[in-house]
This record gives sequence, C-alpha cells and structure tokens, in this order.
Amino acid sequence: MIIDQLTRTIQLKICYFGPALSGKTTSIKALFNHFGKKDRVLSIDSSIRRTLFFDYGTINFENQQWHLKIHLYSTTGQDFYIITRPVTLQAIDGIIFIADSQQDVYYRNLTSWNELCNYFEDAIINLPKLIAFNKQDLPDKFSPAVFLENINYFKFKNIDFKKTIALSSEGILDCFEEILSLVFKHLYKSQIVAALQ
Ligand SMILES: Nc1nc2c(ncn2[C@@H]2O[C@H](COP(=O)(O)OP(=O)(O)OP(=O)(O)O)[C@@H](O)[C@H]2O)c(=O)[nH]1
Ligand SMILES: [Mg+2]
Repeated sequence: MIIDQLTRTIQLKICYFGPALSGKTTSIKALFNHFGKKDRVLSIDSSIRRTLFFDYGTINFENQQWHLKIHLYSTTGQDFYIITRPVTLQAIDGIIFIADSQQDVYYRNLTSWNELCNYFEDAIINLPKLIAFNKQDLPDKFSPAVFLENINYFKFKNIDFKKTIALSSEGILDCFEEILSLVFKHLYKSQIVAALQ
C-alpha cells in the first residue's frame, strides 16, 4: 500500500493467484468488463492465450477527500514461468485465490495454495485473502468444505471464500468487494487507515 498525503491518494495492490487454467485471467477481465474497462487490462500472454507473465490493470475510486487506486494483477499458472510469480506477488495487500473446482484437478489447487503459503511464510496468516471456487457451472466438482478442511482454514485470519463462474462473471464483483473489505478491515486493525482520518 502507498499512501500519498499530498495528493490524498491511497494505492493498493491485489493479486489473483491460483493453479494453471483455473480462471485468473477470465476473472480479472470479467471485473474490468463490469467497470466498463474491458480494454484496460494489459495481458502478456502467448499465442494460445496462456498468461506468460501477468495481467495488469488499475481501477480508481474517489470520494471528496481521497482517491483510491487499486492495482490488480494475475499471476501465470504455468510452472514454466514460475519465476515470475513471487515477483508479481511483491508488496501485495490482498490475494484472490482462484481455485479450479473440477474434481480431477483438486490436487493442483492444494499444490498452488501451498506454494502461496511458502512465499509468505507466517505472513500468510494475516494477509487478507479470499478463495474463489471457480467453474461452478461444470459437473464433477469437489466440495469447498473438503478443500477448506485440507488447508486448515481456521488457522488463517482475514480470510473468506466464495463460489464463482468467471465465464459468466457470476460472483466476480462480490469477490472484489469482499477482498477490499478484508483489506480495509485489516488496515483499520493495524490503525493505518484510522490515522488518516
Ligand atoms: N466452464 C468454465 N470455464 C471457465 C471458467 N473460468 C474460466 N474458464 C475457462 O478456463 C480456461 C482457462 O481460463 P483462464 O482465465 O485463461 O485461466 P488462467 O488461470 O488465467 O490460466 P493461466 O494464466 O494459463 O494459468 C479458459 O478456457 C476459460 O474460458 C468458468 O467459470 N467456467
Ligand atoms: Mg491467465
């Protein structure tokens, strides 16, 4: 987070993370589409539309006192480009973990979650994070409860989960609002936002 008192601007960085092909790019694009900014997502992808490095875009809000600028990134799920993932994750304020709900890729989600936890070590406990169980439109899905139990959900703080269908934008805005809410609650708790008022 960057706070500039002079220009009254708060900048946040939120990142979509998750296993290969879980729907990270589809989710970020659906969100920008909602705000009428479909063309404002920069995607660095291959000829077959796999993310090579990241997707990136900004969304701005303002009230009479403050400007809020949210930088949104998605990581690549391709392990060949794994080196780019910790770079993209630097200095983030919140994570939206996009899980692929198809039963046959269940373990890819676990591996990806564990990778995420390893990048942040103990800091992952408090980092605001939202798990989106994507692809709810498909048959043969695993139960979110099983995944949450497997990752030991209750040991984490500042965490929530939702179901999404990124392909039809279902739940995407909800996830965005929820991660912002988790981020701001976290900032209030650490008294950073309160000090600005
Ligand atoms: N049925 C269904 N397909 C989806 C959904 N979300 C994404 N997809 C499809 O899943 C495939 C991968 O989506 P992407 O958004 O490119 O996934 P990604 O996580 O960005 O993939 P990488 O960046 O390559 O790791 C595409 O064919 C999408 O159309 C969904 O909610 N339902
Ligand atoms: Mg992608």
